[in-house]
Amino acid sequence: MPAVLRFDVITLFPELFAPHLEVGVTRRAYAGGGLQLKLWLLRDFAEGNYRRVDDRPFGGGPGMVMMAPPLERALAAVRTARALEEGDAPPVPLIHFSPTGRVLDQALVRELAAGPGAVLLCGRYEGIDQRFIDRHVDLELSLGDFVLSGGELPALVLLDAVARLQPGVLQDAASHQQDSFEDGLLDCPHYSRPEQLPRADGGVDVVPEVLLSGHHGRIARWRRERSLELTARRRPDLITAARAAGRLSREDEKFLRTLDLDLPPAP
Ligand code: 9D3
Repeated sequence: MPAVLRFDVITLFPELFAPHLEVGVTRRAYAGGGLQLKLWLLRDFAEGNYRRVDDRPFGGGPGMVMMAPPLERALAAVRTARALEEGDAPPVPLIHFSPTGRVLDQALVRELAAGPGAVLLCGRYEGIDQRFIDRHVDLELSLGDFVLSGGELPALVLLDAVARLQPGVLQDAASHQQDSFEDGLLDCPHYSRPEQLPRADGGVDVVPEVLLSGHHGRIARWRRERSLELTARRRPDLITAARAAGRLSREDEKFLRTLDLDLPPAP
């Protein structure tokens, strides 16, 4: 029996997760049982008639802060449930989604997809009491430099990226290998039928001739060059990283020199 990958999500908005469980490749990952998602409603761990989970910030200022005590109780419940089901397995990391976190990338997605899972804490309001973070959080993750209304969408992004890496979830295993970032370069353009696509002005847009040629070697080289060119133009930082990782051949370097771009010189 393959190990189960399990994510426990602490959230105020569990409804946001349902669509992800119901459609597409992600549904297959959950239906197959290889990926488990358990939602914990923070509200269930709040006290009093109002079930408060937030309060005003000490020191003043705008917005509200998520209080530590309900979070402490929710996390204790998650840890207890996991211990009951997994015995003496080491505890999984607690990941907090926060705009001040490290930016999620495919290397971390691959690491998490390899198991055994994590506890995902979705914040709302201005943030959560720092004492809870200092006590319990192993990793803070951001999606990048833009402002969202909470951590649920970032958690869904992580779950989606992990789900599609589960065995049997993608149509064919080769599509992992061709993913942007799996080889450190941006993906090449894709074309499908019809071969001739009529334009409003009476003209027609065609498919690059090489793709219809049947020459697998020439097709592979064309795709590699389109990837290299797109990456060099849009994400020169990725060219630098691919070089440092030894992923660019002498032929790749020769092609890059023909582009007349201001890339840093190859070592
Ligand atoms: C005024 C300071 N704001 C920070 C930019 C406060 C604030 C805004 C929005 C604090 C938290 C949030 C909610 N955002 C997240 O929970 C979040 C997030 C994001 O907003 N952008 C990118 N990644 C992430 S991960 C979690």
